[in-house]
Amino acid sequence: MTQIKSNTTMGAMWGEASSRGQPAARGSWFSRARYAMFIHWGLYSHLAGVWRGQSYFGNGEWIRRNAHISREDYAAIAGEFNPTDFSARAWTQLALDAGMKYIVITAKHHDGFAMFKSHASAFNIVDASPFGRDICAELAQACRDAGLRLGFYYSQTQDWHEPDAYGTDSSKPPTLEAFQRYLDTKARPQVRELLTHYGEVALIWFDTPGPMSREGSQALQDEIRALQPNCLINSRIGNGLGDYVTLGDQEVPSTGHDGLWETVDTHNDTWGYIAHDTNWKSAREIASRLVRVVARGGNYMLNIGPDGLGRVPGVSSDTLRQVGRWLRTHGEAIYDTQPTAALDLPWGDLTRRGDDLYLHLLEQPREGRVILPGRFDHVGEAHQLGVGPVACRVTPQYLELTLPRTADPAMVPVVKLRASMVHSAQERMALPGMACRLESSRAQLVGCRVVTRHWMEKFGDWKYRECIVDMAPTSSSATWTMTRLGEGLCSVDIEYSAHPDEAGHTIWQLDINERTTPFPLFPTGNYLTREYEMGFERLIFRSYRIGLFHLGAGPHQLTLTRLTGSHRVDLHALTLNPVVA
Ligand code: JFZ
Repeated sequence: MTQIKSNTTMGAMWGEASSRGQPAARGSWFSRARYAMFIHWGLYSHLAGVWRGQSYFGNGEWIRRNAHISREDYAAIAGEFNPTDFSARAWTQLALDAGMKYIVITAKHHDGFAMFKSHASAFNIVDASPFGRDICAELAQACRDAGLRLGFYYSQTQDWHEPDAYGTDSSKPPTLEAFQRYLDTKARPQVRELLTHYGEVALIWFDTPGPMSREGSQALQDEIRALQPNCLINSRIGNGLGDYVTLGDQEVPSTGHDGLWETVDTHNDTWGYIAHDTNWKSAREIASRLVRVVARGGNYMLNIGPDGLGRVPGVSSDTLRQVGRWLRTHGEAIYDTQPTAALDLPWGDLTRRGDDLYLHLLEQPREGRVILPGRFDHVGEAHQLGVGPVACRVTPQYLELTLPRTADPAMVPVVKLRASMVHSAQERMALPGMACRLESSRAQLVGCRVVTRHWMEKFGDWKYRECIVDMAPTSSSATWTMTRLGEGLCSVDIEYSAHPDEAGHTIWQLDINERTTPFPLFPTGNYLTREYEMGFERLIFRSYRIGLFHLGAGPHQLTLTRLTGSHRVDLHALTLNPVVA
């Protein structure tokens, strides 16, 4: 089976999340579901991103590590944790209202605190908190009543409460014998408890597999298969096992992956509740990220971070419900759909079910014109979901759709079109008046390659850029082809990140058809940091305007070459932006 490799390896702890799983029947519900709720809830929610008067930023569920809270002080928080506003039914109702089809909750995160009754460790919500209720049991019952599937997140290598586990002090990892003792006395017994006390479990969501041995991952997987053969396992079990790939956090890929895979995403910039993190994604941003993931064949699992009393922040629940209202009229374009080969469209993305194509308009088309490159047979009626009929003109190279003017377009307008795609054009088609983005992953490369650069802004707030790297002077090139459906003036802007260099800048060359334009690229200010006890590089990307170009209708070829310098420059994308004279 094709080994699916995620784009990101994050050093020792995060591990290479890949999976050769072949879930077959066990995973059919997963690919139909497409959209899920992730819930990060634990003792960290009670701290809300603040410790002893100081605010912390990034992943709230890491506050024990980032605020250097002692084991004793953190364990004492359990004695204050009393989420009297918790209601499992309120959460399942929110998931239903949001249009989400399954829920995954943190049963035990890296802090070691179990949100369920456990005989393997008294450090759990029933035995160690005044709340004394098994919220996983209540949520399991509420999910059964609501017709939702339930999965459990379990951190199988990091456990900051247990000296025999990883993560407490990265400078002093446990011995192999100690870690095996942790697996044998806590991790595996707790996974067994989750798979025997809470009814049918849809999936176990492991995390940070880094130090797991192949035998360790295999033993966990064998145990799960023996207890609940239909339970899916994500790739963060480690060592290429599992049934589906979990990409890097918050990673929305430009291309799809084979087999089952998911993107997991925060709603603001943290998984666990932080009172001062108000950087919420809007409903349209969430719908757009959902579309982009589903159009590439993945599932999108969006997180909520309830507070220490069990309340879901109002902005979070309101936004999820707004997306849910959109899904009530547009869900047929998301659930149980398949990806198509037509990617990288200037106006948005395409999903398919049989001969029904769904055009998701992430960019508002000028004059309502939408071009779908490719050759199509049996073109039938077209209509905008929730609005009405759409005019459709067929040419041998593309379909042209003209949308009715609507005062208030849906969050993401979707056109449903019955047609069988005979051939999907790979080159980009640029419409006058619309930006045309040439991603690094779509270039023909000579003497260079594409990698995913990733870094953290705030802790755990991961950023990703697919970039062309290793371009050498004169011997490397990156070429894009695109077709303009009308002449026009446009700027060509390059988005890149560059390390400092002694010359102050490097010189590059852009060839558009026969026209050659040299241009400089300056350092963008990347820097190495040792924040969060992790050495990593913080990348800074900027956009640089190479120049203005008048392009006629028809095909064009754009080629980038490097003329000077050898230090690292990461090229993310070229964008042709229309310029209204
Ligand atoms: C992990 C956790 O550390 C975090 O607290 C949260 O639960 C998240 C969903 O999962 O964070 C990761 C794990 C893997 C990657 C990035 C963040 N990765 O491989 O890019």
